[in-house]
Amino acid sequence: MIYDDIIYSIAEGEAEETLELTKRALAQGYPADSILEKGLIAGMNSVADKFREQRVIIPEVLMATRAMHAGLSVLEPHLTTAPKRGFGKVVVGTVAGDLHDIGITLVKTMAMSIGIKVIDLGVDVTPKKFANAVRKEKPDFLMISALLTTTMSVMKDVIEELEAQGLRKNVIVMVGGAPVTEAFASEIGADYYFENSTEVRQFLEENLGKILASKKKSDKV
Ligand code: B12
Repeated sequence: MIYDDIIYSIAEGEAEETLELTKRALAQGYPADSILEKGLIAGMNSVADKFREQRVIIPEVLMATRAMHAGLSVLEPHLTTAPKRGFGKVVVGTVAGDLHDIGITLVKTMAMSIGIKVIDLGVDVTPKKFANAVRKEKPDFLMISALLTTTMSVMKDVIEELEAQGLRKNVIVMVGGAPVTEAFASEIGADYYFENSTEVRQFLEENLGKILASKKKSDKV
């Protein structure tokens, strides 16, 4: 089964192989979102499990990450659509001190699949850099990711920086990442927490129109 081959190629960190298998799966007519879920994400999850059990070391995880990104680069054009006018804008990034970007890349891809315009600040983003991007880009949403218990507090710093610069009321803040919880999100004053990229997509599909309409109204007041 091609999904098992993709999982294996990611676990082995064979980026070239993952790329070719992903192309082959598409050519054979497998849907892009299934290849993502059952191939790439399943592969990365298997590496995550092994990392937790200390059965793989960091260089191996890095190679698996490269393989995951290689597969994702093939899938991205099939999962995303060109930004559509009136579908909103989002700024995304991973907080300062944190280099994990697979999760937020998936969240970004989901937003792009709906037609939302995405500005990606990358990893290791300071609160000031987030705030500057909000000032410059005027996004409807800010999506912040943290994967480490030691960096999740930076999310609070980002929100405080937005408040200090008078930018908080203009943007809807969403937070996520493995250690983040609903309770933590509300404690730091974020607007929304979602556990995974599928939840983000579902929420946006159901609520984007309403949210943008009410934002437009309050901008006019
Ligand atoms: C890959 C990985 C790495 C790679 C990252 C490469 C990269 N480019 O991303 C490398 C090797 C660099 C790495 C390094 C480290 N890592 Co690491 N890493 C992982 C690993 C195995 C997988 C993470 C991942 O990509 N998961 C797959 C994606 C799809 O899932 P996800 O990130 O959770 O994202 C989903 C949701 O969380 C959510 N989401 C994520 N962001 C957002 C944002 C928003 C707005 C929303 C709504 C949702 C959302 O949606 C996503 C998609 O569904 C995890 C283990 C794990 N179980 O998470 C450890 C893990 C996160 N790492 C860990 C550690 C300790 C480290 C290091 C400190 C190790 C070291 N000793 O040096 C360094 C830190 C480096 C740094 N400063 O950031 C620990 C963290 C422990 C903790 N609680 O703090 C973990 C949990 C492993 C473990 N069990 O010990 N790591």
